[in-house]
Amino acid sequence: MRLPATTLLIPFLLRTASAHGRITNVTTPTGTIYQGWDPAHPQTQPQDLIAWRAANLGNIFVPPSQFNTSHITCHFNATPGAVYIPTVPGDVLKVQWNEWPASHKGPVLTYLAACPGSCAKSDKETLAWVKIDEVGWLNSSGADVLPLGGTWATDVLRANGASWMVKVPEALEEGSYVLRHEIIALHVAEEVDGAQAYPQCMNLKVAKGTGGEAKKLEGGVVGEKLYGIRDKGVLVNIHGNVTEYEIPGPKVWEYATEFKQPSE
Ligand SMILES: *[C@@H]1O[C@H](CO)[C@@H](O)[C@H](O)[C@H]1NC(C)=O
Ligand SMILES: *[C@@H]1O[C@H](CO)[C@@H](O)[C@H](O)[C@H]1NC(C)=O
Ligand SMILES: *[C@@H]1O[C@H](CO)[C@@H](O)[C@H](O)[C@H]1NC(C)=O
Ligand SMILES: *[C@@H]1O[C@H](CO)[C@@H](O)[C@H](O)[C@H]1NC(C)=O
Ligand SMILES: [Cu+2]
Repeated sequence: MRLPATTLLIPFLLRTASAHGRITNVTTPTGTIYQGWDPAHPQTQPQDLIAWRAANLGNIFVPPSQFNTSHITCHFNATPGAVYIPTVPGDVLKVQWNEWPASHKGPVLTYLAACPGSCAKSDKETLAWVKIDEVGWLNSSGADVLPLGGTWATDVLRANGASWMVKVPEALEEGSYVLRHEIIALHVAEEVDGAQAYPQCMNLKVAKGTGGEAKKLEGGVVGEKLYGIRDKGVLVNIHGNVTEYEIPGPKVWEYATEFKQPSE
């Protein structure tokens, strides 16, 4: 199908879209709800958040020109959450975003990093991230609907009320971990430094599992080594007939548990 000439204007128009995102809360399988970090109300938030604090007022993004800094780890000037979500391997957490605009198509990624001691005292410069889940481009459904590009992980997230289910790997060794959940919006990613990363971090304590042999989380990379400004999945044009997409970052952990989102 031929694209209308006005397609050329779309990236420009989308750039002005100002809706952005953050995680507002996380629900455990037993229904306990933990609040996320709200950058708009730093004074009135409880001290004992599971979420990492950051300088992300306006629910802004981290641009690719910052991918080589620790700002990409858990957002700008992040500091650790004071408490954690108690979990067991196999738990599925519902991670709720405040909203997600349709135009902001792109992958949804989740990582874990093991804390040497308490995650509340962890150092974002040395946390080694292991990817446990990734969904990128899915298919061409809706490729003729603005902003084109077909169906992405973010469309699944939107279909689920701006939420994503995150499964704690069944094989994960007990311990303290930082969970890093992220959306990368690609609506202006055809320009160098145009992609938008929205990383959000929270602390977990994973109890001993009841299944088979527990695996140590190994082979992680520090935040500033996750992505490059010119990675195939970062500097990419998604306005048109997308037929494939290479999700940026390291390979998914070999012991991660496959998990499909509702309606994926
Ligand atoms: C998109 O590209 C594929 C593979 O090249 C082709 O089969 C399909 O017809 C194209 N669709 C549109 C809408 O251009
Ligand atoms: C990070 O990347 C940006 C843009 O590519 C570059 O200007 C900057 O010098 C880099 N910073 C470091 C610390 O390498
Ligand atoms: C969780 O976040 C959603 C989306 O922002 C909000 O609608 C809901 O009220 C929140 N729930 C709690 C218990 O904070
Ligand atoms: C495209 O992916 C979405 C989300 O997974 C799914 O609901 C839809 O049925 C898929 N369309 C096709 C043609 O496979
Ligand atoms: Cu935005």
